[in-house]
Amino acid sequence: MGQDILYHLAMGTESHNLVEMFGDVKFVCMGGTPQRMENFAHYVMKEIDFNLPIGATLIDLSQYRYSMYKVGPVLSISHGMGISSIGILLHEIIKLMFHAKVKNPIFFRIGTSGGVGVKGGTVVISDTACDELLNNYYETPIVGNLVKRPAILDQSLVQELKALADPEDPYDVVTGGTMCANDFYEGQGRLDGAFCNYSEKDKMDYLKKLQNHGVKNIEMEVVPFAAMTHHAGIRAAVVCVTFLDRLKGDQVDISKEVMNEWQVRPQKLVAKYIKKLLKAL
Ligand code: R2B
Ligand code: URA
Repeated sequence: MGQDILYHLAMGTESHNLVEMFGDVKFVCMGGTPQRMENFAHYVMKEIDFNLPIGATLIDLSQYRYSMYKVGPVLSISHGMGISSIGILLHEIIKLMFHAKVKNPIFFRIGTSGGVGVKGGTVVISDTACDELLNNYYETPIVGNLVKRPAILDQSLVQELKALADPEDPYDVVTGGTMCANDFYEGQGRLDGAFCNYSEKDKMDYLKKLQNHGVKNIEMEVVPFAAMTHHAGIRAAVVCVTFLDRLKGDQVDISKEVMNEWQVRPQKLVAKYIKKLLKAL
């Protein structure tokens, strides 16, 4: 290619010096919303004692479909909701890392989820990823064929993250399976969508089946995230907080304050990991 336009990031190899802008990146952190990822950038900046040049402020480097902040070796990017949104971003971020000549970056998803048999506020580090039918692969149509890519997460990273959990914290940090749904409502067996043509028993049977399979939480990105990073040979982990226990209800009815407080929990763990690794360098 003469030039490569990373369309959804509003960047390109001709218009930007990607090596200069991103060549020092070591950690790529993704999460659903622009606000959370801006907050994470500020949080990680404090944690790793990174100083911006005098007079500079953190700015959104992308300002198009996704928001992107850079704090020294850490990129913090919003991925939107669902498989196709994170899939497009992963293509462009993997290419960005390639163009910037970054070697061995570690990718994290810092997310939110619904718990299955775990209390709201629990942090789940995903050790396996499955879809709604319990398949451990990302099945996606490519030029008219359904292609399956194994959705595999780095087990040593899971253990390293788990070991950093602070036993003094007033919440649990657990490892477990994460189910990736294509939808928030019917796809996650909720009874409160615009449509619901199944019974409460159908829902509970399904959630129990997931639970018996080792699923601890449900979200909407883990399968493509695990599959695409694995396919690219990138170490990656998914750390999500749960907003509710789906065995007890469907509505996310916690206050904004509680939600904000809980959303920081995965960030704390990932920032601690980043800090530890940077110290060891
Ligand atoms: C968690 O939260 C979002 C849905 O509310 C989705 O992006 C996910 O994985
Ligand atoms: N995100 C999800 O995908 N599901 C939930 O139940 C909560 C957050």
